[in-house]
Amino acid sequence: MRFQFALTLQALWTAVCQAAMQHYPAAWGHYDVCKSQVYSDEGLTWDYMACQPEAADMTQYLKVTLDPPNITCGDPPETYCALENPYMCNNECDATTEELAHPPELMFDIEGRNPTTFWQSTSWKKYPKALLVNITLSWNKTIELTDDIVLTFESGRPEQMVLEKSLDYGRSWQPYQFYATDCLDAFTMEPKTVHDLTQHTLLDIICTEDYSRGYVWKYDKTVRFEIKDRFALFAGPRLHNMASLYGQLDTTKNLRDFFTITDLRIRLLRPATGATMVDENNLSRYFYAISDIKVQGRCKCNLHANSCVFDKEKLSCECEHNTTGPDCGRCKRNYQGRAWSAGSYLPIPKGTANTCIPNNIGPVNCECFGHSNRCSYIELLNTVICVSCKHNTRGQHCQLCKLGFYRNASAELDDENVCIECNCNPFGSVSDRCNGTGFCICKEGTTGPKCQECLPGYLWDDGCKSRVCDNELLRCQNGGVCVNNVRCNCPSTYTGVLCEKSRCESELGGCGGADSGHAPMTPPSSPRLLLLLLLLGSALLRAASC
Ligand SMILES: *[C@@H]1O[C@H](CO)[C@@H](O)[C@H](O)[C@H]1NC(C)=O
Ligand SMILES: *[C@@H]1O[C@H](CO)[C@@H](O)[C@H](O)[C@H]1NC(C)=O
Ligand SMILES: *[C@@H]1O[C@H](CO)[C@@H](O)[C@H](O)[C@H]1NC(C)=O
Ligand SMILES: *[C@@H]1O[C@H](CO)[C@@H](O)[C@H](O)[C@H]1NC(C)=O
Ligand SMILES: *[C@@H]1O[C@H](CO)[C@@H](O)[C@H](O)[C@H]1NC(C)=O
Ligand SMILES: *[C@@H]1O[C@H](CO)[C@@H](O)[C@H](O)[C@H]1NC(C)=O
Ligand SMILES: CC(=O)N[C@H]1CO[C@H](CO)[C@@H](O)[C@@H]1O
Ligand SMILES: [Ca+2]
Repeated sequence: MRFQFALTLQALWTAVCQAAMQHYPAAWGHYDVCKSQVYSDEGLTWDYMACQPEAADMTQYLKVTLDPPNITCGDPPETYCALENPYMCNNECDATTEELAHPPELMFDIEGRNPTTFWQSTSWKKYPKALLVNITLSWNKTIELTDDIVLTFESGRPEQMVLEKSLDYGRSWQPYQFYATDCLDAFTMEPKTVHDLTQHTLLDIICTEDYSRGYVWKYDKTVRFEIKDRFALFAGPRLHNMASLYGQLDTTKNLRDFFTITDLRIRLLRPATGATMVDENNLSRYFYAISDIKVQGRCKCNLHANSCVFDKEKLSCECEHNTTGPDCGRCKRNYQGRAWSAGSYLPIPKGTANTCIPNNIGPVNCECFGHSNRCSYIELLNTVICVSCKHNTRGQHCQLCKLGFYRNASAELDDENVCIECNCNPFGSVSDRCNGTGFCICKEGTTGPKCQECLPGYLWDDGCKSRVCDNELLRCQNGGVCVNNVRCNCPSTYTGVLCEKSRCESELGGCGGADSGHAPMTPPSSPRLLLLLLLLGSALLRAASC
């Protein structure tokens, strides 16, 4: 399946996207791909535009996961009540019968049939234990939202829910919006609506009561995440000034990232009860049921592709401008004449496609594997070398890793992640350098790839120290205390590895004390002893002179 780009800023004009390549060597960076022929007053002219795939219904390309996995009703079969009529409790959910089953796929089928098709959870049998369900939608591809996310609930909208997003394939999650009948009570957040937001607070995460309140569910079953209202803060109420929005998107990464996702998660926290009191005698009235989820968006291709293909269960950009990667996030091999950058939303003359250019432009061959866009000719050596290699690389062609880094075996030479930090333990290793597979050089007693572990007989104490004391054979003596098995904490009058030595009382004095068996013999030097000797000496002299 392929969707071809057809967006033009002047919607009245007929756009025909030219896939043919044309070269403008003197003006690298024009929208040589994403221009279209348009018929205007002046006849046939070219219209240049940002290179991006057409927005599409993204629910066709996602994978849905439920948590808990067995939360769908019907296994075993159960009966439930219609919420609008609690006296009708003979509705049946049975996973083994097609007409009575409510699998998750029914949230994404084409609606408009009567009756509607919907996914349904088991009912709130374990009340008052919360009925929690996560519905995770994964694309395994970065996509940019272009329209509101709309969920349609068949059972009344949940009283508490959170919409979350991930930008890193589900590794980390951030809230997009909180929904509750009472925001303060549910999330200790002040209730707000999208209309409270301004250009400055656009990225604020709010809690809204707009989609959960009261009994209005009968007439409005939808819960929205308002993308268009947010766009309108820049582009005007009817999105007539898209150039203003595009200008912002070009310059503000946070804003671009806000509308970019790889996954969405709907966290259902409390089903509709339609009343303040939960009817504990009849919990079959409470469950979640969703008939439709709308997610409009386009593949994020960094403005380097005008189409995105779905092949082998996977979306990927058809990169132009000699870029490559699932999001066209890199320059192709041999097209690294300058560093990669995203294209711009604004068409020429203000914007540029930021095409990747061949390595051998100009008089010299400047091959830096994309880690530098500058070369310098060294006359003495008659050679060209890359200047200020980035991404922790070094060398004539930025083909080596800086000291303290090693080569990532699973990355190509032109990958931003080609050099990995050695991360040697500063206490356990001899230096911050490592060998080609990331092994550091360890000090005595230390081991492990990063020298962060101790060999047997050694213990960690800012590096590995050999085992000095314990509570068995290597006891600290004279009241010393063994600290972490690596040293004895001696009382002030003792010293030695095991506090076995008595400390000399003062610098001039001898080491007195009964148990100073090992105290070395020192010449008598205390003043009192000296006096004694002097007296003795003079006495002897006097005796001799007699
Ligand atoms: C789902 O499975 C878990 C663990 O196997 C079990 O504890 C739980 O009762 C099941 N729930 C339902 C609704 O079947
Ligand atoms: C639920 O309530 C309705 C009406 O009060 C009653 O007819 C029905 O039997 C109840 N169902 C259960 C499972 O208690
Ligand atoms: C749902 O996701 C949240 C985080 O996004 C997680 O904390 C929670 O354990 C998940 N499962 C359920 C059943 O809520
Ligand atoms: C996601 O896409 C990558 C290729 O970009 C592939 O290697 C990986 O297996 C995919 N993961 C899933 C869960 O489909
Ligand atoms: C090695 O390179 C691959 C491919 O770019 C990347 O996914 C991975 O994160 C890198 N490994 C490290 C440790 O940086
Ligand atoms: C790095 O050192 C480790 C451990 O001494 C060794 O197994 C590995 O082969 C070395 N790698 C290289 C590329 O020398
Ligand atoms: C714009 C541009 O330079 N396009 C070139 C990209 O690379 C292919 C070969 O892979 C050339 O044919 C294009 O002319
Ligand atoms: Ca449906």
